Amino acid sequence: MNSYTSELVKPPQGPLRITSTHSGLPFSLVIPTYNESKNVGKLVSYLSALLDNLLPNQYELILVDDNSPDNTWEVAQQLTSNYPQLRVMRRQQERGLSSAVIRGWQVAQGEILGVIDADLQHPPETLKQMIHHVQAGADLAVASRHVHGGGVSDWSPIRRFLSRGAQVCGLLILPSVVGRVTDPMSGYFMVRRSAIAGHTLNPLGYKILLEVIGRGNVGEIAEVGYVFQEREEGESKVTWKQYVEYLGHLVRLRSQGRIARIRQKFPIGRFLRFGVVGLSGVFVDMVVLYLLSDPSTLAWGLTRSKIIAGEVAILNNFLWNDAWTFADIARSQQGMGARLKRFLKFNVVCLSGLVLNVLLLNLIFNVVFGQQYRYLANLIAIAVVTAWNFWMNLKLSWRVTQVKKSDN
Ligand SMILES: Nc1nc2c(ncn2[C@@H]2O[C@H](COP(=O)(O)OP(=O)(O)O)[C@@H](O)[C@H]2O)c(=O)[nH]1
Ligand SMILES: [Mg+2]
Repeated sequence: MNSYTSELVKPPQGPLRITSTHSGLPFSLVIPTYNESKNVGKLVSYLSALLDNLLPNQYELILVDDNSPDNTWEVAQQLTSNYPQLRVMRRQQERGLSSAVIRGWQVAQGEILGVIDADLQHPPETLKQMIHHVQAGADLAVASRHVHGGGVSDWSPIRRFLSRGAQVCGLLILPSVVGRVTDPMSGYFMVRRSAIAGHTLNPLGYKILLEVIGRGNVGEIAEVGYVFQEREEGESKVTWKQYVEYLGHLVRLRSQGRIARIRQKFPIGRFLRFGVVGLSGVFVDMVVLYLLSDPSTLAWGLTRSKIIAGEVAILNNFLWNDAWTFADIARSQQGMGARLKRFLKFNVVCLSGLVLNVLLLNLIFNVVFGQQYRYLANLIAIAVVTAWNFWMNLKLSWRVTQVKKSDN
């Protein structure tokens, strides 16, 4: 009983995000379990026999158990003395199939990350072709019930209808994700680490494959047919709740995808910060102008004072924008030289904004409003110039360089 070869794996905490670094091990297969004590022995022995042949010493099995009342984790831990490639994680804080899979991937060392159910409903032999496809270049290999060689063993018409109905709902709500595979409900697949590394996954319910396709950077997808076997031991944990969660998951992926696209096109947060900095510049300009030109202070000439006040305000705005509005970009372009370059570009953009402001004010006041509404015209000109300044600075002064483009 005490001859376990390895300690239990500690569940990671924090965001569900996978890093790009791995140990060079080709393959990690995660097995999520809840009350599967009667299945794990058989499964681990099947998987080991298959993979010892296919990838000798080049794989690991990671069983992630959510503190099952039937002590699945303990049964699995006892297997590690015979199967040193098996690692067991016992989770006591978190629960749920999808997060179990991701937590398993987070501690995985492999370049290819897979998942298989513990209840032997997913025939292990299918792994062979799936691994082959990923090794041949696919980012994702999905075991599918709906391609050649695939099917379900003994499902009632109602169960088939529900399964297909769920797929049709998915196609209607999120065609760009659900439509990419014939069996989007599959819980049996493997993905290249690089396709999901760095993306925070946030699945709701059972369908982690949706999350992988929806948030990852998945290019080529391969599908391999398999027949979904009947359960011999233990019980399914699927209830109506999973159907509701599935719909919620689809809606969430859809709206977040849309928001991300809008954000990419219109960086609203950045623009607001730019506006706040602009207002601070007005204040600085006023104060400096007062200190230099007011009869009660230095009483310098107005033009000279205004040029200096304007430049001090530009400096103020630059410093804030560099440290706040565009901080992320500035951080990736460090060094005095790069900073000076940004400052000079910022000056040029501000100058172009000033010229544009004067031109627009004249155009709107004289031509559009027929020499009326002077201040409204100025307000419109200022609004347009603020947007102009923002875009020009985004594209020129704080231009993002050397960033890998995602192709979705
Ligand atoms: N860790 C973990 N595994 C789970 C959980 N719910 C289900 N599983 C496992 O996920 C796999 C699929 O679950 P199952 O209930 O068989 O789903 P079904 O095949 O769609 O009926 C099995 O290996 C379960 O033991 C959970 O909350 N936590
Ligand atoms: Mg099952």
